[in-house]
Amino acid sequence: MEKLIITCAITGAELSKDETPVLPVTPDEQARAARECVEAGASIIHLHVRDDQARPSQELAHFKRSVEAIRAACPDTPIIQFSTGGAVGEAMEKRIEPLSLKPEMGSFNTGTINFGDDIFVNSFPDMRGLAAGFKKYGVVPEFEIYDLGHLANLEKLIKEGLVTPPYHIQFVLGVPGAMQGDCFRDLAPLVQRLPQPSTWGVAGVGRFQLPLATVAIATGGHVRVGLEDNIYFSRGVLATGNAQLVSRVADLAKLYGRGIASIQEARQLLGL
Ligand code: KMH
Ligand code: ZN
Repeated sequence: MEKLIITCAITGAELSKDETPVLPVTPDEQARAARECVEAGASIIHLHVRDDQARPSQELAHFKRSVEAIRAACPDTPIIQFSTGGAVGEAMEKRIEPLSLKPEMGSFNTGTINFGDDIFVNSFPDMRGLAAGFKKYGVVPEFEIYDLGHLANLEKLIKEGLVTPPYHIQFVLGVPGAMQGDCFRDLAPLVQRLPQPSTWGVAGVGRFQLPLATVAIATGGHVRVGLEDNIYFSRGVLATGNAQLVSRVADLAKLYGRGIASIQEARQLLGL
């Protein structure tokens, strides 16, 4: 089995310190969180940024200052994956803009879903525009798949020649309004339908994070954890921070005998 790539989604766009006081929202907090996550075994940081009032932002200046802080804090800079999902309701032009800063990776959401009480819109015209942005700036996409139909959407983009292999897929399971996170019922059919050649990982939301991570470790997938997806360490007990969630995955991988990819090894595995 190839080594395990651990991604940490440290901040997200939908949470605030009201839900968990350890959510990193300033560049300094994000830099500290990124360093701790890298020390714990993460090689990719999935990055959302905030403005001075800690509101979700897609402004270039806010991405720049967080990236600079993370670079300064980490002796070995992790792969920084910008979110092009942003916060629910963000305009697609604003979501695409940060790609102009040419991060190593960016997230690419492959379909529309209910997102709690909201709707997270990713129409085909949106996705075509996004694909053009990735191509223009030479950014490697990670396809965020929330539902089985999103794999069909990705296949359509592949057929249209808008995205090229290898495909890096992140199954994001357990969002209220999309596919849930049962390992057999939900994850298995997704893995069976992967486009090739591809790598895959799984991000379980809330209580799904731990079982899905465990299954991915055992079956050759990669893992995303982090406060964006899950603020709890166990039932009713808040995580002390992102690094605690990363450490648990690293511990599980060690127990299982699966090596953990260094940042450089992750770059090689993903062809960055
Ligand atoms: N904030 C969610 C609605 C991504 O980063 O690409 C979307 C999201 C996905 O977080
Ligand atoms: Zn995100």
